[in-house]
Amino acid sequence: MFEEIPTARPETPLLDQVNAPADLRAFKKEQLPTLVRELREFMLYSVGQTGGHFGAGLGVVELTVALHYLYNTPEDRIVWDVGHQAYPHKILTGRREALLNIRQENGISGFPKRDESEYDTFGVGHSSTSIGAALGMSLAARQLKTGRKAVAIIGDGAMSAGMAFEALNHAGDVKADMLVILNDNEMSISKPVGALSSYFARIWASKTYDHIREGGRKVFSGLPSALELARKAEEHMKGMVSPGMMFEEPRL
Ligand SMILES: Cc1ncc(C[n+]2csc(CCOP(=O)(O)OP(=O)(O)O)c2C)c(N)n1
Repeated sequence: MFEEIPTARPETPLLDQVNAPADLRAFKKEQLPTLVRELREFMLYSVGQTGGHFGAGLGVVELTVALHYLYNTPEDRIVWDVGHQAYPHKILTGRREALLNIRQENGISGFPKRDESEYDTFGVGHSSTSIGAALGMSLAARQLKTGRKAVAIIGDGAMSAGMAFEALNHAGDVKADMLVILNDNEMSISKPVGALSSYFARIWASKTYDHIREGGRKVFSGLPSALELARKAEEHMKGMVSPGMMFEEPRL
């Protein structure tokens, strides 16, 4: 969907109240769709003024709101891979007005930067480092018993690098308590190519898997314990009927 770029600053009454994610967490869940809309409009307006990365950030507006709503940031750690999609994150973490100077002289950086904000957990620019970084944070939290959580968000393009797989391999081995979100939007700097990208397409296109899943959901709805059992069975079945094994099985 093509979104129009507003030339005048849009009214964003809800977003204007968010100077830190704690303000966002005080909202009711029902308010979040409005906030998402305002955030998207403000970002479009702002990037329209300054130029900068656009599409990747627009694709994670909902995700960014959800992560800051559910996790206790900055105590919990969010690690954006590459970091070009972190504009919504910057807006929600005290840099709404500063976004109007992004990538300008004396303005804020176009990427997460640790000395710019305590919410920027890892200085990025290069791709495929997020899983390793979040893994380090998760292991440090385990060692120090802080209970701090770590989340890595990585795109399908960045996921094709060896460094990302090394980190997954390591995380599975040490049974790290961390979340890795694969943001498969079928777009890298241009259309992704390669075996991994067609593998992702096959995972999502598995009709057999979707069919079984929907059928099971209908049968078991209303029976919470049966639903839980079905969920576990589903995970195993998914591995058998769809090519998702590579990411499901190294799990803890
Ligand atoms: C090591 C490295 N190689 C190349 C780039 C250039 N680069 C910037 S963004 C990007 C594509 C990222 O695509 P994807 O991971 O799918 O994330 P999305 O843009 O879809 O969020 C690339 C290759 C980079 N930042 N780092």
